[in-house]
Amino acid sequence: MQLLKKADPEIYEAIKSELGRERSNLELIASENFPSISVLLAQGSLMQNKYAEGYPHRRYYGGCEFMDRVEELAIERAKKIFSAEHINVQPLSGVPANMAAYFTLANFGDTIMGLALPHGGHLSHGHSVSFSGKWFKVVHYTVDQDTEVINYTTLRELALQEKPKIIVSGASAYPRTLYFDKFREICDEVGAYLVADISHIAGLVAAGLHPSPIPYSDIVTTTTHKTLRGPRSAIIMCKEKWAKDVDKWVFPGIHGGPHMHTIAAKAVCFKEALEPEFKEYQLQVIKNAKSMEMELKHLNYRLVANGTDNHLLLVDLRSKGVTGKDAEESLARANITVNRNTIPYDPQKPFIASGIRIGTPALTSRGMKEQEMKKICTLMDKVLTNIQSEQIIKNVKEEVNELCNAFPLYPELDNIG
Ligand code: DSN
Repeated sequence: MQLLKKADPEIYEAIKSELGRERSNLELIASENFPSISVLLAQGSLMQNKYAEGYPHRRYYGGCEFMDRVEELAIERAKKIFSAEHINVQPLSGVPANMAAYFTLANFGDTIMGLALPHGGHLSHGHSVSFSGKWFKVVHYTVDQDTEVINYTTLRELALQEKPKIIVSGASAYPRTLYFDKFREICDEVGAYLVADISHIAGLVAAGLHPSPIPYSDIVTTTTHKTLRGPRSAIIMCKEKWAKDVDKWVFPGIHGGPHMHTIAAKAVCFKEALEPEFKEYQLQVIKNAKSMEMELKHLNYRLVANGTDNHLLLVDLRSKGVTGKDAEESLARANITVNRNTIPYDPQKPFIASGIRIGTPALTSRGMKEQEMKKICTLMDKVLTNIQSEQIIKNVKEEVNELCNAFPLYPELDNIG
């Protein structure tokens, strides 16, 4: 870092400041995490120098022997974790991974069915602003208005009516278990393919704490940086019969040179995920989310779907007279980072939203446990019930600071400078 400081002080300062921000804030964004230093080192390594178009032992460039080694290790380790028949570790990110999955199984204009974004889905599951909504005919399923969970009976009825080519099972703001076996039954009945996007829950699936979609899905996609705690990237897993087409869509269909430094970092993340400590970490992620559920209920917050089975919670703030936007902004002033989020059947526009989404993966990586989660809920409540009071927010920020100092983040980076 001292070399960077000398060469480019402005970028050095920005990186140092981001380290300071990450250390001094309570990170509750459900899709973020703090990977290990080893993951960061691999990601920032000279493996990024190499062009390696193609796949191991079938490259279009010379000098790829170490690229082959790294990519093979990443695949081997990912297979041990997920037991998939075929794995492609090259996708650059979650959306291109979903793109490759859809292009493998469907043609332009075919119908795909995904969970609506305001009900917890993702842009790439068919939203009109995404390639998925522009290039396919989209039918969205929703959560049930009363229970706020997926109703598999109405999903089946919709699928029977619309006869989609693909049903996408997956979410970015859904606090309850996804039943991939039920999705499969519906797909079989209507002749659809099943794509599972497990980006949010991949770490829980890897640890055996959420049902795995692998036995039931044609193709499974996941990002690697959320609960899985790896580098910012993605992988695709599929049945052997789709392997060739998936590989062709990933390269050369969607990208050119794979990001070999990121593939090296994914391999490191997968090695970590095979260690017993990883399961303990994921168990704690769930325990921490449960502890927040209990405390928030105790403080009279309404939780979407009445709670959580996984790493995240959606809090409906309407009864507190605060919008999601105001909550996000006032919590940020106290160094508590969350994102505003629509709740199902939200009367507010997405930019304002009636709720916030909170997740436990990042703070669990810092070592925080149930007791700290409880404390964080009371701190959040102090802010949310006093959003006009700068003094109260300032007091909360001091308490946040104490808590952050008690759980140091990346102490190794002090030696790097
Ligand atoms: N932006 C991610 C999330 O926050 O869930 C999804 O891509």
